[in-house]
Amino acid sequence: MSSASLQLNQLGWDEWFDTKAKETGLTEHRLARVAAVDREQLLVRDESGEFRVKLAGRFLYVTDQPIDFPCVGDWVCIQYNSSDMFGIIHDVIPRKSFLRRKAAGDNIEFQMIASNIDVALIVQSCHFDFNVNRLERYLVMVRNGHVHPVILLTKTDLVSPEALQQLIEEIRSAGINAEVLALSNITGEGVDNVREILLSGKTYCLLGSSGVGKSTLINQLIGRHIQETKVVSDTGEGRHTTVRRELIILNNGAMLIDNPGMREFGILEAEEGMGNSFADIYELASKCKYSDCSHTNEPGCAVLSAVEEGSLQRAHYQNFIKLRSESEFHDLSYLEKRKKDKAFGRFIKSAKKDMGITRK
Ligand SMILES: Nc1nc2c(ncn2[C@@H]2O[C@H](COP(=O)(O)OP(=O)(O)OP(=O)(O)O)[C@@H](O)[C@H]2O)c(=O)[nH]1
Ligand SMILES: [Mg+2]
Ligand SMILES: [Zn+2]
Repeated sequence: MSSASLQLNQLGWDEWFDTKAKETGLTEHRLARVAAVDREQLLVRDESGEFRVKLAGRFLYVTDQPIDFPCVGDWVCIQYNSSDMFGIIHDVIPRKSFLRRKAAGDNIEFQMIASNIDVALIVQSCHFDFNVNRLERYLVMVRNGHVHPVILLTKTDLVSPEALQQLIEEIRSAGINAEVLALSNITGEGVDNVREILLSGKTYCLLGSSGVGKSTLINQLIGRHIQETKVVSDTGEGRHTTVRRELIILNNGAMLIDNPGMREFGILEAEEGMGNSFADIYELASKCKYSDCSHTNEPGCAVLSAVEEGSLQRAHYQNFIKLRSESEFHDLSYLEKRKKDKAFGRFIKSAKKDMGITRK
């Protein structure tokens, strides 16, 4: 790697990206990392600092998948042209990892949350917000994107130590083995434990509902009030304080991406990601009598018998069935959509033929 790219290491650039850039022939341009996105204008950062750039026309006219647009965390290739004070983003270096969610509604599109993330900090408050099902959903999303999860439980000042212990036990008995850190932004207790896992040159992304204390935690870690925070109702409903994603660099060189709080989201992709949160169930499934067992009513089902004998938590099992059926539903609607697209394609073709405009 060149000395410039060695400096880019501090922003997370490594051999993996170097290889990808060479493979795809993207070595000619200046490289920078996306720190924030405001519509067509992006804030990027390289070894010399932060600057604003624009998207090449290609992105606006040719790219139709939202996930193909650069997002926070992406490495991009920038070109300067003397007639314009802005640099132009020409390409996005392949993503090593990503966090994405299904766009709202029935469509099958994904929205990027952030890319090239080493660790996702999944934040839930001990008070009101705590929900194991939602935690499992986040874990599926995080693991699908090849990101390592760490769970943060905030607002420990609002619950008793026993209640906190109970929450941690709930997490464990759901078969979740990710690291859990508890903290209070008010008393400061536990914040140092978070600080310890934040390493120089690595990128962390905060995920979680509105009002759980993501921005307050960042302000704590930075020791300055740079992220806007707001008093919320106890349920955290109705107000989103953080409105854009932004890559922030801590004094020790770790990078953090703050996120606006997320509402319930459809995050289910393939069962590939489910395998990690439900490893225990997949393990049992290998012992079912039938290889295509649905684990709902078949004789000789090892999953059902584990539920019956109590070695597998019923709630965890039910969650699995629920998530799986949503996942199948999404796959189904995808297939149906493809079918419709094909049928429409045929219709257009035959209509063109009728009008004599088909090209040979
Ligand atoms: N009691 C208590 N309050 C906290 C703690 N952390 C944050 N808060 C309060 O919770 C409210 C919301 O905090 P924010 O940091 O804005 O929450 P956020 O997760 O960034 O919310 P969005 O930006 O809307 O997603 C603020 O009033 C904070 O002071 C904590 O550990 N204990
Ligand atoms: Mg915030
Ligand atoms: Zn079975």
